[in-house]
Amino acid sequence: MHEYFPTVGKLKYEGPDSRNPLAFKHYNPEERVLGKSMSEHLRFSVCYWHTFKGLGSDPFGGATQIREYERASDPMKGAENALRAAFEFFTKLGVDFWCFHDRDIAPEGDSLLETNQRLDRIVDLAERLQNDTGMKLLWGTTNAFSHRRFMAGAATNPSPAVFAYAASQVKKAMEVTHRLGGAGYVFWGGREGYDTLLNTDMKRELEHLGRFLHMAVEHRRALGFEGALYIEPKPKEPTKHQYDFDAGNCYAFLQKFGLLDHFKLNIEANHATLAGHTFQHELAFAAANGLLGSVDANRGDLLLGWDTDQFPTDIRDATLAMHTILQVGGFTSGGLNFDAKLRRQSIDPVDLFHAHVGGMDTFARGLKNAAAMIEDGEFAAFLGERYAGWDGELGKGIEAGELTFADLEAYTMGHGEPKLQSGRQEMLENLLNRYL
Ligand code: XUL
Ligand code: CO
Repeated sequence: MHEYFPTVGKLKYEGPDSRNPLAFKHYNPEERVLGKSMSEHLRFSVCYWHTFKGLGSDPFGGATQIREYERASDPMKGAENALRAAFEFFTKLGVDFWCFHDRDIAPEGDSLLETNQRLDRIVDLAERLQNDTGMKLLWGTTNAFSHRRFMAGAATNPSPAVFAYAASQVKKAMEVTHRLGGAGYVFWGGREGYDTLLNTDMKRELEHLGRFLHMAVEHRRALGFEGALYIEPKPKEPTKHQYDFDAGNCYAFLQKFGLLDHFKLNIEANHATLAGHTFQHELAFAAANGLLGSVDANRGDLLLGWDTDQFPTDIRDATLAMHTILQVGGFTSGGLNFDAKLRRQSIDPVDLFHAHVGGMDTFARGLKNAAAMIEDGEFAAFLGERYAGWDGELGKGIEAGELTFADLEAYTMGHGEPKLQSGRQEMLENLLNRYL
């Protein structure tokens, strides 16, 4: 069979002392951490769009990364070749999952019917390749933002005909996700937002988005699709203001439209920082509200104000993220999807391997560090002490809703000035460094 990455064989774990750049130093899929294997904890996924379709272009110039599978003269042949190259890559890298948008894997035709037929043809091949390799689909999604028809949004478009087009597309994408056994389905609001309020009826657009997602929930039920539905928050880009701004904003939206039981969140690191939060903040907010579903693992550049989608390399960030994820019991349907792309100058196919090896080793270290933090129990003990008052008579009474303002006034009159304790931030930061 033709090889698209002939210079790379199946990557192996060689341990922390290895100097081989194409070996894992920390990700050892079978190694047990807190009662589960590393691969079960981390559920790594490769994204199709950046890895196989993003070719290094930016707003100032076209592709720099020349890929053999892109050279086919017929677009459907090119799509098949790309899919074969992708499965070779997944297998050599040793991930268990992949993710795609409908339009990443099959090009649009001249009509929706032809587009759907093309998608079915590629999904036939994807199904065969999944069966041959044991690869699984973490989630599928719809690209309802690249085509010019979606320039003013999909579900929040001023035209109901565009809303209907987007609905038809999500219907089909959910069906193929179901067919491929997807563990989830993502809604990222590509152009669901606005560039100026001068031409936007925000109230109406938000109501349309709520309606759209209810229709998606209904279609999931009709299909018998048991995968999770996720919303992926992002504050800006491509629109100036995206409606799914951050986890807090999505929580309020889901609550208002009665959708909380049906959706979880797919938290992306670079989207968190664009919203002015840390990655861990978004994970912690989602976790605190029962919404932590899946993760798009990447990073931004703090000096650049856009979504640079770089591969994650920061061990401190990965440790804090894994600490938050482990504390709510780890992933169920979700996983760590590398929604990340090579830099424009990383032009060789082997750079794709270097990028993913780095990301996987970073999160493997994050997992091991976080597990050690949990096993040692020092952070938990500190929190326990800091909030100990809430386990006493006064705290319990407040939490149980048994006390009034008048009771609390009487307590304060009787006890005087509260005793204060240090937050010990510096000590805790030093303690964290011990694990990195
Ligand atoms: C865009 C982004 C998307 C979603 C899927 O910023 O993150 O690729 O993850 O549509
Ligand atoms: Co993403």
